Amino acid sequence: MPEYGPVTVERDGDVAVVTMNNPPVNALGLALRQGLMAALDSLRGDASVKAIVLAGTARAFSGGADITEFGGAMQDPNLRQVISAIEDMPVPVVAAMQGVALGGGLELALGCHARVAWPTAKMGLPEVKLGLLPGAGGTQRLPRVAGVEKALSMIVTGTPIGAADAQAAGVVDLVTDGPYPGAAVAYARTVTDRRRVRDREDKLEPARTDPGLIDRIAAPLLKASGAQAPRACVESVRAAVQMPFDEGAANERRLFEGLVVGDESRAQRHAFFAEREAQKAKLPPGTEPRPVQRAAVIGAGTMGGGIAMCFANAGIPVTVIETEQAALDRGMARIAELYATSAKRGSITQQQADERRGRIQGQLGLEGVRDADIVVEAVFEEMGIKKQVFAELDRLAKPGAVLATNTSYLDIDEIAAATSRPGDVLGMHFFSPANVMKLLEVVRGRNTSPAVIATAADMGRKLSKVGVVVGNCFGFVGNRMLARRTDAAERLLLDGASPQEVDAALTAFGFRMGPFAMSDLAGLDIGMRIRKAFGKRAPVADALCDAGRYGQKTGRGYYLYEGRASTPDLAVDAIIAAESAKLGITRRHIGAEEITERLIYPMINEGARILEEGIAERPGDIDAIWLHGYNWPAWRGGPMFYADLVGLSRIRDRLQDFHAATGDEALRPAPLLARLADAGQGFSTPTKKAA
Ligand code: 3H9
Repeated sequence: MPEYGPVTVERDGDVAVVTMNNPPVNALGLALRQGLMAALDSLRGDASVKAIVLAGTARAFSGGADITEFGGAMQDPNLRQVISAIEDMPVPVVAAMQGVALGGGLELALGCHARVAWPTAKMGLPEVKLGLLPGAGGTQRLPRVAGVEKALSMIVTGTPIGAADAQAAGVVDLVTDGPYPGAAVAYARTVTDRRRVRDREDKLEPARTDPGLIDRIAAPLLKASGAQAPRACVESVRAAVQMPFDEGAANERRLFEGLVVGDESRAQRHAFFAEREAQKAKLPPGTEPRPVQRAAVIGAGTMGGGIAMCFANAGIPVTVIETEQAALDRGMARIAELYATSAKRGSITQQQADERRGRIQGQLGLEGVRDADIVVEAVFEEMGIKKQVFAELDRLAKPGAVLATNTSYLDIDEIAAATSRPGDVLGMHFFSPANVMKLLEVVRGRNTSPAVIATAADMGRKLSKVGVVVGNCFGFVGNRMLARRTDAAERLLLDGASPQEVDAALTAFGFRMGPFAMSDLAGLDIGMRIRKAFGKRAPVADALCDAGRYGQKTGRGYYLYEGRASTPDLAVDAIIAAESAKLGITRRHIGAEEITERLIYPMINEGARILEEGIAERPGDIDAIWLHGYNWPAWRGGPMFYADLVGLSRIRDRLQDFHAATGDEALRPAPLLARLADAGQGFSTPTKKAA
């Protein structure tokens, strides 16, 4: 069997099967591109070959271009040349897609003369999530097979589609669950049409005759993001409609080459690798997770219910435990309602909804933990209550069970000390809504055993979370940094900014919501309770609470609400002005740039302390936490990546200004930040792979 690096060529009668085998995901790096070219060359003059099947592995037809190559000069043959070579083969080439066909992988398939997919296949052009657009003809060929509307939605959102959807859209010609790749070989024998996708024009017609169509389709897709890449995607699809193929393709290449060297794409490539790196906990070699067959969640509130759903969704039976029947009934009813809504919306089938709901069982009393291999406590955030619960768990849970608390800021070691088995105790900090948000902070206590950390991290993967191991301190990584932003936001109000100016600065930065809109959504009473517990004050927030303004739930907070729609409120301006006056502050206008710096730089400073203390292992871990738990805009790469882009000396200087103006020690540049700034360095040259 001829081999060309990671590519093999086998014969099945008059059909040649070219198989890509470049684990783990058949990324189209140089060796694979060279292998494909060599395989095609070997077949071009062979008159006994009547058709070619291009195949991958069960996991991946191909996960696309090798992202690690993007930093440097791309060597020939490039992917466009490989695709052209396929298009110009003298016999039909059929793509056989199992697993993923993403980005350059799907572009490769679109260079083939026909496409066969297996039911598990996932196809998409996710380049936009890397701050790019498809650069090997995807924006030109996909609209030619799927039409402009479907192509725009796939390219601008980057969301992959399944095999059935792809067939309905015209992306694949056949879906089969026959033998792989035999069913594609049989199909290849029937293909007589060698027409290239690039020569098809009929599906472009609707957009050609209706010049407003593209903008109408694109407008809702672009609404959510301030990033450049989605806009470039739209422009490139527009070019597919308006220009001949070669010009459209050249335009696509120009746009791609502009984006790939820009900060946004660097940020998103960093985010891609940081997310994966962050999930590799540093544990002693040979540490194995403990087996988990059954889970228990204590507390049927919003958090507990959401966590239980995570287990159920991953196929793990779970008992939800409450102390009172009414609370249990309410919690179970909310879970049932959430599943019913998902089924109604079509995000899962009714059968899936029933199966998932069926894995959750409610029970009164902590005896319900006896069978569980992992217990997650999600009761009220009060140390006394947590300790009582853990003392009981110690008595009731089976030996070896992992005992996790979902606390968002309390001391894990103090909680663990309520048990006789602190090695089994750790934090599993989910984010609200737990069944939606991807972040899981896995908080190791002083005595937590490596196997227990490994079990929680492994559980994170099984629950489809981004599980990041962090150390134990007040607020861990995410909330500890968030506290700095909350303090800064309050101070901005006192100094002269309005809530809407502060929120607008952060949404312009790329967050979906500003701190005050967020606070109104979550409820101002939450922050108030924490401040009370720790003897802290926040003059404006406290005054709003005193006036009964708890946010959306009371119809008034930092804003006035009519349903979910908010308007600024003069009464709030008056409260703020009064609090400023009490403190003798002369209010002034504060511009958007200063607002952004005052909100973000103190967080970065706290991130530096967190790194120095070893609470987070890598700057990328902090980035992954902010990207997946706090909606940090992906195209800004995370706070520590952003800091490196801004330059640490700028951040140090501004922090010095803030410290001098307020005397707040938290704003004094952290030693690590100051040291790196002095040395002209950043926290990290972004993950080596993404550089
Ligand atoms: C593109 O195609 C541009 C073209 O339009 C134009 C070119 C001119 N490259 O995620 P996993 C690694 S842009 C390099 O844990 P899963 C990944 O880092 C590309 N490496 O597995 C990890 O390494 P490690 C468009 C890649 O099963 C390992 O593979 N394509 C690539 O959960 C396993 O990955 C995309 O954006 C790559 N393309 O998910 C797809 N892909 O073990 C990006 C993966 O050292 N990839 N790796 O940590 C994905 O979305 C997921 O990885 C995938 C598998 C769904 C494929």
